[in-house]
Amino acid sequence: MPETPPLLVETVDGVCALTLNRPDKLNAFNDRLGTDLQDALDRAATDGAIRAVLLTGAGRAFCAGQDLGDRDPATMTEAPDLGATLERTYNPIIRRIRALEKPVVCAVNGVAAGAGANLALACDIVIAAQSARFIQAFAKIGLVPDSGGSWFLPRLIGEARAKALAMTAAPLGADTAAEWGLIWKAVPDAALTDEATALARSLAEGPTQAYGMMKRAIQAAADQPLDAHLDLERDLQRAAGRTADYAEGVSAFLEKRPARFGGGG
Ligand code: LHQ
Repeated sequence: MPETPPLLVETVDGVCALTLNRPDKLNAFNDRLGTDLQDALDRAATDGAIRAVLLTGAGRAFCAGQDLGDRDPATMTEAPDLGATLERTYNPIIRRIRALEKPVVCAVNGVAAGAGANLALACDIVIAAQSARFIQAFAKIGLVPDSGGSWFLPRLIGEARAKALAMTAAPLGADTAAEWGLIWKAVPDAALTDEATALARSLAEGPTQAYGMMKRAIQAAADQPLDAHLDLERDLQRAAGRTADYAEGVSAFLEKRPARFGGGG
């Protein structure tokens, strides 16, 4: 029997849907899932037919982080180099999501724990099912938040809440996550797929280059003073103003019709 693919990839209407597909393990990461996700994100970056990405999980969970079955200390002769695992698997994924100049929507369909929680936080717009929980599970196994968690958390919800979530590993429900500004919104479980898909499809019909530049600007904001940021906005707006989508958007407004964005240069 052929091995079940750990990542399902399907592009429809400009949306590349990536589904973590190890439901028996709550979609925990093994090495192959890590490399498949990196490959799929590379493809999303270069394939002009892909104008948005939708990341979700198969079954009842979004992702339980690293597959701890692959990390059984009883089978090891010396202490592992988890830094190497981050370099090989998680950091390249987080970097790809952040660098991708296209919107990445995450539909958190169930529990998101450890690196799985922080994978969701790296995405541009996060929608969660109301039953989903976000767990910084690392403290329970003597680790620190990784996959950008200790960077995203204080920026999104402040140091007080970030430290408490990290140190207690307390599950955070989707409604509270939305109230705190950790995610965009929580929706009834039955509505998640339709809402997230509709959002990704509408983004796939939008001004792709402008989205890419927005992403760059907003991500840069945390790391530079206003003065430098105003220069960045000037440069990005100059580039945006030269796109066909800008001309189309203004023409559509003046002609009182919906814009038809091509997404290209
Ligand atoms: C799992 C897992 C899992 C394997 C559930 N692995 N099987 C980076 C560098 C390198 C190494 C270390 O890690 C990292 C980053 C990280 O992600 S560290 C954090 C790793 N993740 C965790 O510590 C979370 C572990 N899982 C849990 O705490 C629970 O499973 C949660 C809270 C996610 C869900 O709880 P329940 O809904 O009660 O489900 P369950 O615990 O019964 O799990 C269902 C099955 O999934 C079960 O298998 P079984 O054969 O008994 O049905 C679990 O063993 C399996 N599973 N997470 N990470």
